[in-house]
Amino acid sequence: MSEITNTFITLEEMEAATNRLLETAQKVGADTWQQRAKNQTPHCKFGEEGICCRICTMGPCRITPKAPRGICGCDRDGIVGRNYLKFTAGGAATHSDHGRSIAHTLYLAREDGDYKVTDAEKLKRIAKEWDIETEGRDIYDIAHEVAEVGLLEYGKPFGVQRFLKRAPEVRQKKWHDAEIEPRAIDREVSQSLHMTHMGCSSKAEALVRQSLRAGMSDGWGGSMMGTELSDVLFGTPKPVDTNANLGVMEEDMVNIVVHGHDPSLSEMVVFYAQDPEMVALAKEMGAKGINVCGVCCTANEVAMRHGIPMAGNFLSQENVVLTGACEAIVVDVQCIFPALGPLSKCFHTKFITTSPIAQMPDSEYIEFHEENAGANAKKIVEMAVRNFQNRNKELVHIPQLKTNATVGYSVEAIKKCLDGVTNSHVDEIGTLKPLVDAVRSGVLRGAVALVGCNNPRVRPDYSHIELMKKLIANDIICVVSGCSAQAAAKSGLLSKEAKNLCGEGLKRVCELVDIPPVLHMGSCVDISRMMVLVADLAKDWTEEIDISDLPVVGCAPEYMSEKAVSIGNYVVSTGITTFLGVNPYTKGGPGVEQWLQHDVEDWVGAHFEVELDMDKMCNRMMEVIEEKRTKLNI
Ligand code: XCC
Ligand code: SF4
Repeated sequence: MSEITNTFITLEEMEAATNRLLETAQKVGADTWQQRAKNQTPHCKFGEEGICCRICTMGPCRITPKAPRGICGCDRDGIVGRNYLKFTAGGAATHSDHGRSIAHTLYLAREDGDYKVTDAEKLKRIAKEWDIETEGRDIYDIAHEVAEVGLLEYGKPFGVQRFLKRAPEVRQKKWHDAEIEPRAIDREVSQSLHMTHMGCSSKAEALVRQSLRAGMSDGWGGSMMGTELSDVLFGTPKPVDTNANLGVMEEDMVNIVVHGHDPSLSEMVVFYAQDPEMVALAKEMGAKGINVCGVCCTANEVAMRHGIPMAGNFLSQENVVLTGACEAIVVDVQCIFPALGPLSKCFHTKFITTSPIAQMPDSEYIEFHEENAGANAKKIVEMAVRNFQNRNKELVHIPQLKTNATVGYSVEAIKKCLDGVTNSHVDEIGTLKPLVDAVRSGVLRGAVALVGCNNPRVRPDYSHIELMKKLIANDIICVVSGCSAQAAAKSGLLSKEAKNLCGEGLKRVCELVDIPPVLHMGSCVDISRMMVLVADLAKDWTEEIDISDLPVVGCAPEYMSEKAVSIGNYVVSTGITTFLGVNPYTKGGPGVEQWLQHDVEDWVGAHFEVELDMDKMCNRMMEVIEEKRTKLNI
């Protein structure tokens, strides 16, 4: 690892490093996303505007001035709305299935097993919330019942999601009145696919409403399940120091990169990378030891629980292989480029897929099961270690870029930090009152939740980093997750030194509370943490207010995935106006856009704004925050 850490790294420095790696790519004849993005441009206009329909074989139908309706008579808003709902359902299914797999892991947790209960207190809190008996019971009995009740949330025939009760009552009522309370998680996904079948819904209003509800089944259902039960299993994150950017890869060590989303596998890989037997084997192979680092949300998961360094985010995934120093890139599910298969073949790198859900050509498939997790993980680690001797030293180049980052601000951790300052310690769970005071007094103007991916349509990381810098300079605290969090980390914005980039108010808060101005709240399923945070903030206000009253906005400036759109739907439904820096394939449906960008305001007190110009977006976000402040008379 580079001995030096940089306080801040500019985008230009990162881009220079990438260019240097692209030279290696050229040398070995590897294909890269930069080239493939060029090959794909210009994109199909019909696809971009969302006005291509191929849900039945009478089509595909495309809307043009000459053909304003599909063969069945569906108009542009029907087609755009259905596509949007399908997109959302894809994201909700993905996050929620992740949550389900964590619930299964919890169900298999045993005192002497590979998976144990780490945060028993949190488990009991959830059990109480769900009316599950905790008194005098074995912790694993409670865990299994919580897991089972959690799993039933996916398919229960009656009722709505249990976690909705966490929101202020006014918000719950709005959800009820708008008919967007999610019922069983799987039901919302299924119903979305039913509604988008040929000859079902083509009315913009109905399709948008179900998009919000499907999103809600993710944020207040499946994702929240994933987050909460991961905390029970692997520990609730607390602030921990780590490093970020490509310089976290070590030239003289075995580098294992974990990539994907589900922490069940990566937790085990991290564990076995410390196994004395494996470390000894690494030395036998001529390495100094084993270095695990991460990409995408798996990186967030292990960074905030173990301080595992973060090599990069979504569009850096090829870079880690291009360093020539990656012995294995081990993936679970989601956001994995199929390109890693052929790319790894240009190097000694082993591309190891592990999930039946994400199988790819040109990979070594080691199917991972919770039941034999330890043995599987050990096998993977051993494979990587033995691969060290196959490294081609001539191809090795690790950019010397490395920052410090403090990560792991779960809601519990934020409350604890605040308690430390004010001694306002109320109960074991703590309060957000000091934060409320800071916002009310104007020391902090408000907060922005920055989330989501990278996208070649936008200069990678530029929007994330520039927006954060401007916001903190204006005394707006940022909470971040997913690849946005890693963009922050790579540039140094998650370090405590970043307080020097803040306005006076935020700087004072950072010093007092000893936090960075950009708070890492975890992976993308952890945007559910942000929902709990705003819910608690509204409840801890001088008198309970609605979430939509808070001077808070959401922002996904570089998103690309279906999951991100699902997230957008639940963030807006929760009452937080959300800014998108990439169009969600809705431009061709003015009626759908009218609903998403204006009329949903009547249902949930928030809406979407799409703005491709980052300066304008930043100003608009600050404007919305100030409008909310004025309405609150603060
Ligand atoms: Fe994937 Fe979660 Fe997007 Fe990053 S931010 S590219 S979804 S890893 Ni979620
Ligand atoms: Fe065309 Fe209608 Fe079939 Fe879509 S559902 S492909 S618009 S005929």
